[in-house]
Amino acid sequence: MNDLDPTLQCVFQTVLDRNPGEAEFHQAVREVLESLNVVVARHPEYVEGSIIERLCEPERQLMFRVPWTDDQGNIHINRGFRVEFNSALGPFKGGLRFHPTVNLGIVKFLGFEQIFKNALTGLPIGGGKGGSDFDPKGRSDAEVMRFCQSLMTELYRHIGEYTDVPAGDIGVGGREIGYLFGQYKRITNRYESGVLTGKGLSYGGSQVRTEATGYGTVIFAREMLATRNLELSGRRVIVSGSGNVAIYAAQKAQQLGAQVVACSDSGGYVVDEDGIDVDLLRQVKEVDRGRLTDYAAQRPRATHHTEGNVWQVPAEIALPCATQNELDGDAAKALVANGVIAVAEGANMPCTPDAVSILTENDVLFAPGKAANAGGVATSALEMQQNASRDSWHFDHTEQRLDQIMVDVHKRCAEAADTYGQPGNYVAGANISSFMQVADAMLAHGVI
Ligand code: NDP
Ligand code: 2IT
Repeated sequence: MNDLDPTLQCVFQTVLDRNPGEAEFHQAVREVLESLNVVVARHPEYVEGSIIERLCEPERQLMFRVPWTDDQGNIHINRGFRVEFNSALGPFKGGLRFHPTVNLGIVKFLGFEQIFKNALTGLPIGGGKGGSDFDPKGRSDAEVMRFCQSLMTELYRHIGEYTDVPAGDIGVGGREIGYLFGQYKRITNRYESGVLTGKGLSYGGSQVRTEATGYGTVIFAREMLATRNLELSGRRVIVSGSGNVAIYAAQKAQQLGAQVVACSDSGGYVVDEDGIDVDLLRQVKEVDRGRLTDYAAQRPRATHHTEGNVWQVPAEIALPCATQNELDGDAAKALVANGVIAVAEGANMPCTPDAVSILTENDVLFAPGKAANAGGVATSALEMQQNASRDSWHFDHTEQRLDQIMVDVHKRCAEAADTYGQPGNYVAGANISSFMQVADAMLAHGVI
């Protein structure tokens, strides 16, 4: 951990005092503040305008009861959240997560990260996040529908295409967005396509949105490798998770000629030396909602492991695409010992601060999530553009837009890192570049 400038230390202390027990939120704020040491030295106007303090306090935080009835007639009570963090650059924008571990601190860390990620895309979107501690695992479609309808019965009054635009995240995919959109339309009596992104292609969704986060992460890795005249082609890749981000990261890595040999879920990991069969993985995880043991059972050379973790599998490229703090210091040491050359975060904050230090001290190219996984929300913004103009674009055109956006995100990070004397440090570059964009807009808007 690096020291903070006294002004930033004071801001951080306020964050700790105001948000007790929210460890992930503290972790996310600390990382950004450490990068800003060099910025406050050159830009006193941000300190005078209390911009950093304001950024750490959400504009609005909503927490509400979500009652629903299961298929046996039992009533369940979950908690719903929406944290509208910062709207300096556009309407609040960010996903909804349904997972039993969701609490206010998790939603705040995700919302805080989202502000900077969204700024990096160069598109007009502010930052927010939401979700619930509802666990969709093992629930029928009818139960998920009733839950989504109940959540939206409160959420609808807070969102809108010019106000706040939710999308998916862990546990929220096309099925959930469909039920949420249906209920929003029913309550408001408005066909407001731009109120949610990640919609189905039959009712206003965008081509490439499903693939975008995973594809974007690999495109960012491609750009990072190119700075050292390296390519993805022929390299061994490991991916954690086997959900939306992991599946399409694996697919894009294979399209670029890499060999993806492992992936994981919360029950263990699979090693498949023949290369992960992405079509089968999609069938098992997306269609059947099954487990990786089901995948392994259908592949002759694949092995399923419940001891240890996927980071022990030798690889040159590692793509953590599951959840926060899934890759710790020990895992980073194992990756380094096995000769890893690049790590790109498809998930939000999957590497612990310890892991990031170990990787960067060993000269491993490291892409933080707020840069590497920005392709998902960027394509959500492209969905909003298509909805606003009542248009829909072809796959190839949309993928080209995504590719260019990721090239630009990489460039913004690299240039800011250079300008502030830390060449190759994508964490510093991402935080500095996005902070300055949001901070300048906030200064322009006055004290609000
Ligand atoms: P999914 O729900 O589709 O998949 C999540 C995957 O991660 C599953 O394989 C799941 O395993 C695993 N996982 C989740 N939580 C845990 C946990 N606590 N411990 C171990 N494994 C876990 O989610 P996404 O792929 O959409 O999201 C993955 C990550 O990417 C998240 O950090 C999310 O915030 C981030 N992200 C997502 C974007 C999107 O557009 N979807 C955009 C940018 C970032 P299991 O099935 O066993 O639970
Ligand atoms: O973390 C993320 O960027 C997302 N879950 C996607 C957000 C979005 O609005 O598409």
